Amino acid sequence: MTDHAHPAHDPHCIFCKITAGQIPSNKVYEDEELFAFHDIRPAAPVHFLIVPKKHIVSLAHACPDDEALLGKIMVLAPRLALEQGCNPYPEGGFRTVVNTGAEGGQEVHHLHVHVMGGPRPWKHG
Ligand code: DGP
Repeated sequence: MTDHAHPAHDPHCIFCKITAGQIPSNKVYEDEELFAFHDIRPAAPVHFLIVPKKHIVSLAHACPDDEALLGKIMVLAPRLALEQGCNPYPEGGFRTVVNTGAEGGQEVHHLHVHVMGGPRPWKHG
């Protein structure tokens, strides 16, 4: 859904600026709908974020029209995790985290999926 409250692009959003190439990032993937880049504060040896280019504020703002987009992120995550150096399932694997709202620990209000992996211990593992 794209309306005034949920514009497809928010010019003040840092992740919209990153996906538009207006702010540099360490990109790991891009297609017409999704963008993935390394987290600036890695909590694990491998830590990147997958974001939709569409400005969805949080998981709490996703609507039925976004189902395919969210599914695409989840199917992309394991592929990129391996490409970025996570070890294969089951001995390896990775963690996916979506923080939602203040009490969920969300700092950047553009929906993103954290993908974290690599040999332990991790900072917050
Ligand atoms: P969250 O708490 O789920 O909203 O996590 C936001 C993450 O985004 C946090 O781990 C740090 C990362 N981050 C914030 N600003 C930037 C940035 O400008 N560039 C990159 N690469 N990551 C950022």
